[in-house]
Amino acid sequence: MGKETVIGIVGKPSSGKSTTLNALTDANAKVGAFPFTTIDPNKATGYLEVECACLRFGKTADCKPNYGYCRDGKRGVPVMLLDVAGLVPNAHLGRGLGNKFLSDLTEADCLLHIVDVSGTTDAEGKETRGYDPLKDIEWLQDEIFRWILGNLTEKWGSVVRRHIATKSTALETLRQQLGGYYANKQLIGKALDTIPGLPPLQDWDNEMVEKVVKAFMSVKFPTVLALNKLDHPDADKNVSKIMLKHPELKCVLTSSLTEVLLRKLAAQNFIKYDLGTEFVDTAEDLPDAGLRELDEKLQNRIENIRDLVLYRFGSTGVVQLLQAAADVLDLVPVFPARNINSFTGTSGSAVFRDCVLVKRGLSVISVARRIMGDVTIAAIEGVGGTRVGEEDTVDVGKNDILTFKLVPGGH
Ligand SMILES: Nc1nc2c(ncn2[C@@H]2O[C@H](COP(=O)(O)OP(=O)(O)OP(=O)(O)O)[C@@H](O)[C@H]2O)c(=O)[nH]1
Ligand SMILES: [Mg+2]
Repeated sequence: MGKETVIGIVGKPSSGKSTTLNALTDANAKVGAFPFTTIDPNKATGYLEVECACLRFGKTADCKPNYGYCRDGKRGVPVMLLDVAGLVPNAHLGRGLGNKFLSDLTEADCLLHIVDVSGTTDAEGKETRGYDPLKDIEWLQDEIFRWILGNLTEKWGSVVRRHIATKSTALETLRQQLGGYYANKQLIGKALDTIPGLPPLQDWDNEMVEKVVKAFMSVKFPTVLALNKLDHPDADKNVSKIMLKHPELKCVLTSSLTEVLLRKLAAQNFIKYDLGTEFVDTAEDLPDAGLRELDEKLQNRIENIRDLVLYRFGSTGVVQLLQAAADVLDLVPVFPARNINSFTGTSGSAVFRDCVLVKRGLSVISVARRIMGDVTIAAIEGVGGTRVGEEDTVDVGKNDILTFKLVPGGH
């Protein structure tokens, strides 16, 4: 059903990408499987939590999603997480795993950049002390930039000749050249719109091409920084340094290792842990909860986690990561329903079986195409069967419950 949201997890070796991927996926291992869970060890399903439409209509008891889950109106919508390993300085020239990771990246709708703020690993992931993680933010952005720029300018002469010969617009030519990045016209148009007074493509100098690539990068790869290894004593000063230098970047403070540990201990019934919160209880705190006794070593470990992470930062930050990704992507959950009065599917009493995440402001006809594919749509209706115009846009609570009427026999 359309292309799912793909979140690319990037960062230098040993920054904590795989640990973060595990922390983001373990919790929900119990819930319904999603098609891509086992395709590839570096792909996993995460669940982005949004408010479910069932809450608005008092139908939480009947809400049974085809994919993901709904708990009391909190809907976990599956998103694909991609562990993109092998990014090192000069990867675009073939270092490390070279360009392999870069092609993995093309699929991503946004990036989670896992930054090791402990300063204990260098740019290659080797152990060191006092490394400045600000450097990682800069070289990683630059690496992606060089890669796109290289691909675009490699054949720039012939791109320009063709552009002139076919009397194309800059948008059409770039659509051709950047289509490999899963970039549609809308996305490229949005990038070009951010450059005021854009000259005709044949007049672009190097500086202008670079400007266009930067603009394209920021719409194609909106990025959230996970400032990871927060539990390390040197993390504090590095975090403030990064935030002062880059107030424009969206940052989430994380300790992925702590999250993995807490979830493991909770699964083994040593602690009670409310995901995404600072609340961890042991047998000592809750004598009647049937929790197992912790040995002294684990007890100390929990004390440390409370002092260094939970009480200071309010949580391990991992759950907030996907939320931040949804924010930079500006996503709205849309609920297509067969029956727009009962919100059920083709059969049964379960409501809101499907939910897709789309960009805020997308037209309902684009939503229809994404969900239904290339069929002829006769009409689009909203709640209560009211007609919705094709170019009307979606937002949270607005045109976000839709039914698509097909032309009988139409394809
Ligand atoms: N202290 C601390 N260590 C962490 C944290 N997250 C990950 N680590 C450790 O950092 C090391 C590297 O973690 P990985 O998740 O394997 O890193 P990666 O980015 O997947 O590394 P590559 O696969 O080599 O690219 C492991 O020893 C982890 O236990 C954290 O939040 N705090
Ligand atoms: Mg890894």
